[in-house]
Amino acid sequence: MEFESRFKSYQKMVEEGIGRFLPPDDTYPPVIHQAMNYSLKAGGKRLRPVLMLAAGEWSGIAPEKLLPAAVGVECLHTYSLIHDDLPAMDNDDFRRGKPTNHKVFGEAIAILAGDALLTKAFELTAKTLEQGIPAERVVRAIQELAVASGSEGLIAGQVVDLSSNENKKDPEVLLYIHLNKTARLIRYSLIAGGILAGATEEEIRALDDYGRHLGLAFQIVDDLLDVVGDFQKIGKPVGSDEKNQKLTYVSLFGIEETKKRAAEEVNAAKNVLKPYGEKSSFFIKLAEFILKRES
Ligand code: GRG
Repeated sequence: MEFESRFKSYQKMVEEGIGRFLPPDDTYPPVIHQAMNYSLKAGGKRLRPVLMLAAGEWSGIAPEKLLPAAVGVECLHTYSLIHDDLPAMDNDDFRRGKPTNHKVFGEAIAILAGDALLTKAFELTAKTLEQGIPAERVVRAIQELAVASGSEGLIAGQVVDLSSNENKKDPEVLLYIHLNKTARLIRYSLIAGGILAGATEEEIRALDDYGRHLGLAFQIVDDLLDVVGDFQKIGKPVGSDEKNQKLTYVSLFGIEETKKRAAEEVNAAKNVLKPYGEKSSFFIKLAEFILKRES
């Protein structure tokens, strides 16, 4: 199957899985389920669950078997977006083209919807047991999810991101933020696909390595897209708006150097999985696509 149709078919599975595994809006107490479903169903590329399903297939298992865990990682990602948008953090009004969760449901419910999506992620990862996945693999995936999303993973990235722009002018600090805020969950998605499918340790390491490079490329391109967004919104590049001061790869290194770094990470990602031959073609195309993406 061509790259695009395969990506779309994974996305379709994820949409169907979200409908099947999440409590419907009218489940008591309805407001929390409405808030969870509101953000989950607000769109989004579904990159992380797609990566998990593809890594499972790369490791020899039918994607349907991993669907609960794949929906789980999308739940966890959505929780991080809802909490990141809160007034105490980024204080954003829009996400995925719609008003943010707290704008619609209020802060208390938005916090709780995030909490509920975080815990749902673990429930759904454990649910792969019902698909016949051996318990040792399931427990390992759950542990990886906990570490990736905890105080030495996603949350560490967010905490350091809350520090001053002065601190973030250090390229090592910026790299730490990117590795934890962005690459961590992308890496988790890939290795969990491998772990749950019974991949060898060498294959799991390769998926992890690919994820690290892909995650960095994804974040660098995100910073570039922000510049385009800022040009469209305020007619100036990122960081030049007084109210919207934020330190990114682009403001630190400039557009040309940033583009070069993104291309280097994409090449590095491709080189990790090329030795595995034809079965890696989806991941090679995906890495190339990341460089060209527009949203
Ligand atoms: C634990 C509160 C908390 C935060 C953790 C993940 C995170 C840190 C914050 C979310 C905000 C953010 C900009 C993170 C960087 C990663 C990133 C580029 C997220 C956006 O992911 P996409 O582009 O979004 O895959 P869609 O909407 O397509 O799913």
